[in-house]
Amino acid sequence: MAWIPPGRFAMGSEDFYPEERPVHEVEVDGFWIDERPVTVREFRRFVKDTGYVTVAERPPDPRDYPDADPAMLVPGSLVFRPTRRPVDLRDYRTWWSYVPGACWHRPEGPGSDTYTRGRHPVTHVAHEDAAAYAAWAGKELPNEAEWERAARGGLERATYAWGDEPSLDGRPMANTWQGEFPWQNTLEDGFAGTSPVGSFPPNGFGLLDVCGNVWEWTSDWFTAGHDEPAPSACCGPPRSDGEIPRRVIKGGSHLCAPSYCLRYRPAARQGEAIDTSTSHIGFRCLVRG
Ligand SMILES: [Cu+2]
Repeated sequence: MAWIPPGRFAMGSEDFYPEERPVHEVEVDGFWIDERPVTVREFRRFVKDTGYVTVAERPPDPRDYPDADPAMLVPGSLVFRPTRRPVDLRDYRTWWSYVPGACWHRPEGPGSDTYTRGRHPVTHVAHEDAAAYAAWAGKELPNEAEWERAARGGLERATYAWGDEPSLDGRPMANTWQGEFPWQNTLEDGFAGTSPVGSFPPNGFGLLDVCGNVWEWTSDWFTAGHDEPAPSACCGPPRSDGEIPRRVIKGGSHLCAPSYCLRYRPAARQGEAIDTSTSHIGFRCLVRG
């Protein structure tokens, strides 16, 4: 793990998407954080040790999903599939499929495996799976401010984890999408899907793959902006009108393309439903100092 010293930093960004605003000063205590996202190999050790069954491997309870098509109430997870040609970017269902049987060790569903991907970040983990791993490891999930401070690597107000330019000396600095999403991937960074952790240079705190590769879960509830009050969670998760509550994910993924989603930046954030797992979300853990 890497030690992140206590300090103040400017969290958020005014230059991209509304949910990152406003920029505000945040003070964070020192903490230890994993140098890299949790890998498939590490997750396998956890499962062998505990017999843990991830959310994607359990049959969904129909009471939790009253509007769902019963045929979809089988264990599975969301898998990205490139389209053959340009599509309407407003409809994410054209490139995301709910694949029965997809899970952390079968990332593309039945017939797929992770034999050559032990050093890739684990994917297809819902929020509670990430939290269960962290507890087993004697760690926790970072909150959003901790994650963002760590990802910035000590660079004040920089756009990217490595500075203000999209690349350094023409070198790709993270596993993102080059080409036109979601049909044309020119693979300038060398990878179509996830990549072995550490395939790109570390940031100023020595952290690998903070941006790109996989999104990472945090412990914070999602709000539409930094000045919106977080929903109170003292009586359980904030759940209104049958909606699944969402936590903040950070860092962007191998699917982030500048033309569609420029989110491989420390300030970027999205809300993800806590029961959702996908082929592009993983996590890393933290130990408070
Ligand atoms: Cu993205």
